[in-house]
Amino acid sequence: MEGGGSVSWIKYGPVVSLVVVLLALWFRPPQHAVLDDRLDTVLSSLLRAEQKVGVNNVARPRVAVGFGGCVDLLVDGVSLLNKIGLPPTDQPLHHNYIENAEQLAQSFAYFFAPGAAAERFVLNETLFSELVEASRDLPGNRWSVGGNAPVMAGRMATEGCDVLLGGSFSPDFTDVLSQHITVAGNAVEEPDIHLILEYPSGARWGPFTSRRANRYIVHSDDHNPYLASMEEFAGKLQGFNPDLLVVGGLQMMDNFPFQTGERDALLSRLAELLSASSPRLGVHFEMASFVEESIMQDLLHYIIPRSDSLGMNEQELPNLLSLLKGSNITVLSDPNPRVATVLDQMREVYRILNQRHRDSREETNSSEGKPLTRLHVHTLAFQAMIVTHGSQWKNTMSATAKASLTANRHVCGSNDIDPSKARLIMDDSFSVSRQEGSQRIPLQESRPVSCWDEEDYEICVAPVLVCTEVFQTAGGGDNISAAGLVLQI
Ligand SMILES: *[C@@H]1O[C@H](CO)[C@@H](O)[C@H](O)[C@H]1NC(C)=O
Ligand SMILES: *[C@@H]1O[C@H](CO)[C@@H](O)[C@H](O)[C@H]1NC(C)=O
Ligand SMILES: *[C@@H]1O[C@H](CO)[C@@H](O)[C@H](O)[C@H]1NC(C)=O
Ligand SMILES: CC(=O)N[C@H]1CO[C@H](CO)[C@@H](O)[C@@H]1O
Repeated sequence: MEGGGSVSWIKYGPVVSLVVVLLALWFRPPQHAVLDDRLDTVLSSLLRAEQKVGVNNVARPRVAVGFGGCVDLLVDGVSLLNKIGLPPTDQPLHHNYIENAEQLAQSFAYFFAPGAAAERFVLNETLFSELVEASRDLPGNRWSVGGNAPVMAGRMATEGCDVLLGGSFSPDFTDVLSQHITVAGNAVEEPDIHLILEYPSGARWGPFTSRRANRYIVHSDDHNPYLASMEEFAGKLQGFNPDLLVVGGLQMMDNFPFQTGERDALLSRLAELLSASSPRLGVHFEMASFVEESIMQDLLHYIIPRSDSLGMNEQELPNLLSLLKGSNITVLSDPNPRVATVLDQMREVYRILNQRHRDSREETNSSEGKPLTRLHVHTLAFQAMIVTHGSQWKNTMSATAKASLTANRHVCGSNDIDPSKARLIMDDSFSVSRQEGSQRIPLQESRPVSCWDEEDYEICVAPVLVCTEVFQTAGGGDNISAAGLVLQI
């Protein structure tokens, strides 16, 4: 085990904690005091771990991020469904895409009860416009810049990077972007709208109660599925000379009614772009909610073998793994998985992808494709990373801490973390694997990020201070992934 922070504060941490505990015991019921103290210590230790390394503000890191973007319209999901008079279904069901209101009710119910993140294409444009119109005057609605690429770009610019963003935006959209973001892509009149149905933990819709806060997204994009900005982005890429290339937003192609061969042509063009960049340029691919098996196969063929780094959540990890093992798409997985389960899945994804890479090198005798050297999984309760020894990725411990803090900052909607609005849901200790006899690692409040070596890589796990007063869940993964990457370039 290593990492966790510098020595000086570790030495005095216990003394400070003891004083705080004693004081707290004096003023409050004992149960609370111990818990609060634990949380405060974890928070201050995570902050210290995050601050151990900084971003170079003089020579700002340069990051190119594609593709697409949209305006997000955020509403309370249940209020919207009530407003359009959609009665709760008695049959939660998975649909690959949404054709009518009944399917919307079934699909929403399917993910709402477990509180699992989901994103679906609405094929029926009439239905989609009705939903958007109803949302426009729903009390409490909010508009924001959305789409994986702009959100990641925004986070990276805020953290001190210069960003080239590939996307087609309307002029007023471009105006609200940070001055450190340069847009590559043609302007569009009508931006794509994504409708974000947010819900808190314990929300009720008919017979259903949500187990955790999350969101269900519907969209009916015209621009994003075609990666409309790709050529301009490609044209500016070399001149921009990035230190990192980030690809996201490809889920907008999922279940989109393309003409035959159209999607294949787009993804193979993107593969060409990735292959043409310098082999030393790190490529990060941010996964998302995919349910169409053929596009997942395309990603496994075109994109993932050309990526050095992958980011995903607890739903996307088992989905990818299932496909790598030759099984079907998994539409819904445990939204609160244990650390051991996630780590085992990560090890397997890492092993299989790198095995595939070695095999394809031998078969084709070409230097195309890259090994996977970084895998970041974000879950509600914790952040986990695998990083290959000797790879280009630096500061894994601090990056994991930063990812964890960003989770709280994003969901609570505030840069300052308020411990009274946070909760630790990770257990007091975790097992590093589900295999019998595996080591258990205690969660040490003063060294909350646990890092250790295995095989040819390092694993780091950090607990998340789960936000209890949710402002927004949508865009969380993008903010978290981007924040983690910033310290590793
Ligand atoms: C599309 O949605 C509209 C509005 O909800 C509905 O009237 C229509 O029947 C739907 N079309 C199809 C093909 O389901
Ligand atoms: C896998 O998907 C295929 C095609 O969609 C389906 O026919 C089959 O029943 C699925 N198998 C499982 C185990 O879900
Ligand atoms: C692979 O490429 C190397 C160098 O280009 C060559 O010497 C070798 O014979 C090739 N092997 C196969 C199996 O094609
Ligand atoms: C908490 C936080 O910083 N969230 C940010 C996620 O990214 C978007 C886009 O850059 C910001 O608007 C949010 O503030």
